[in-house]
Amino acid sequence: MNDYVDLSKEVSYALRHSPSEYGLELDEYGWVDTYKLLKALKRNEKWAFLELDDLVNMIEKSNKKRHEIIGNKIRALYGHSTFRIIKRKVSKPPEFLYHGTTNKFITSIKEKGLLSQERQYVHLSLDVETAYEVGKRRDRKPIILKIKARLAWENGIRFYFGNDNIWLSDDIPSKYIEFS
Ligand code: HQG
Repeated sequence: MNDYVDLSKEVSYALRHSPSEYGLELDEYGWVDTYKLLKALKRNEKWAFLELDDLVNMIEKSNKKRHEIIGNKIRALYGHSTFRIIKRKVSKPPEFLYHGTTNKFITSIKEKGLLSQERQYVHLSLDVETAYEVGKRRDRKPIILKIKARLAWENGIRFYFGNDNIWLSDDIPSKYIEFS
């Protein structure tokens, strides 16, 4: 098996957006039994020979840490849009985080702040490089916003650890955003 990019996309779809389509139910932290996920994926003949090792390799070989397996469970680490909000552990953020976006959203972000939009949380990057990669999905020349994360945290906005590069948060009012 070497189509890990395709597998990762489908696993993300199942675990972030549409578990019910796969007959799966995420627990309150987004976990699902790894064998149940395997069984559901294997119904598609494309994945008929899928094994646990493929999921492990998919995570290991990916350039982004989108999923994690602990014990007999797997979950997506960020990106959820399911109706039921996935709980995350509230964590104290670093002083600054970053958000890469496109120029055409800036007027609206100045007015309304950063909103989670289709997802459950706002997604922030630990460093400028990661934010740049995120922003590049939408814009060849992304805009990088600097977020006064620690100040926002001190004023009651909740932050959640996603992975080593990605933090999640509740909506961020524009007074905590440096537009430079
Ligand atoms: C924008 C990918 C107008 C926001 C990435 C963003 C990331 C506003 C878009 C992860 C706004 C939402 C998440 C406002 C926010 N007015 N636009 N008030 N507030 N926006 O995809 O952060 O490859 O839901 O700037 O790498 O771009 O899938 O969030 O452009 O880590 O694993 O609304 O998804 O990871 O877009 O990306 P998204 P995101 P994966």
